[in-house]
Amino acid sequence: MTSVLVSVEAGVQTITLNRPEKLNALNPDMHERLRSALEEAAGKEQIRAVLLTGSGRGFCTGQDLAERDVSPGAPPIDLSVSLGSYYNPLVRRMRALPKPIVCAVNGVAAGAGANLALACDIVIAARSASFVQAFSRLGLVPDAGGTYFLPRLVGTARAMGLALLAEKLTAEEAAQWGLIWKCVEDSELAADSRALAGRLATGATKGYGHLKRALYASTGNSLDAQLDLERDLQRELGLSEDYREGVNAFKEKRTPRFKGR
Ligand code: LHQ
Repeated sequence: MTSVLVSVEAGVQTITLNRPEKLNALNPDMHERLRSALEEAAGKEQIRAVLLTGSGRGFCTGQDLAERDVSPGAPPIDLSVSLGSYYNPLVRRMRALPKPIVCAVNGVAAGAGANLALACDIVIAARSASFVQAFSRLGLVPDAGGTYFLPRLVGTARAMGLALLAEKLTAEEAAQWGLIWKCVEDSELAADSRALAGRLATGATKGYGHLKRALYASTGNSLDAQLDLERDLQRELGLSEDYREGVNAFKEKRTPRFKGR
């Protein structure tokens, strides 16, 4: 069974984590497949949005703990190796991808699996899904971007509670807290997330890519730097085919037909 399923339809690349019996815990094979799927998404013009989800009752429970030998006498494990080789490049690739990534959280998202969801650009979760910053139970700090995403999304007080207590946060609470975009009924997750990704895949892709850059840069920038960045990005977008199409469609009172460039 392939550990990550990848398909492309109508401009949307769907990536499905597929080790349901392990709640889609991540191993090196899955990381390699995820990496190559995202490279494909970056390189192919016809892919204009990505949809990331999981198969079975879990979304992703982070690192596969069964692969860690911590028995007495086993050699020490240098966790920085897997972060440096897999998790950090993955989060960087996702954030830098100049196309929107929708995450459909179909079940529990734990540890690095929760933060993989938060690295996506727009997160929808099924009502039965949950988010667990499980790291402190293992004596670890939130990784895969967790210490960066959490305080920015929900503030330090809630980030600290989530990280210290490692309790499950329901999808509904996650939406109320602003950790994710929204929570939908379980029966609606697949259709709603596909529709959202499909809608983004017909949008002004270049504009979305620049929009990601601007919003993600803003937390580290001064207002002055951000105004300069907006000016520079807008200069490029003003020269795009999609800008012309958008303005023409507005004047002609019709739906724009964006080409993504
Ligand atoms: C699993 C896992 C799992 C293996 C469920 N591994 N088998 C990254 C890289 C570098 C440095 C270190 O850190 C990291 C960050 C990390 O991600 S560390 C890992 C953080 N993740 C966790 O600690 C989550 C561990 N899982 C759980 O706490 C539970 O499974 C949750 C609360 C997510 C779900 O509980 P249940 O719904 O009761 O399901 P379950 O525990 O029965 O799991 C079902 C199966 O999946 C079970 O296998 P089995 O053979 O007994 O049926 C679990 O062992 C397996 N599984 N997560 N991460």
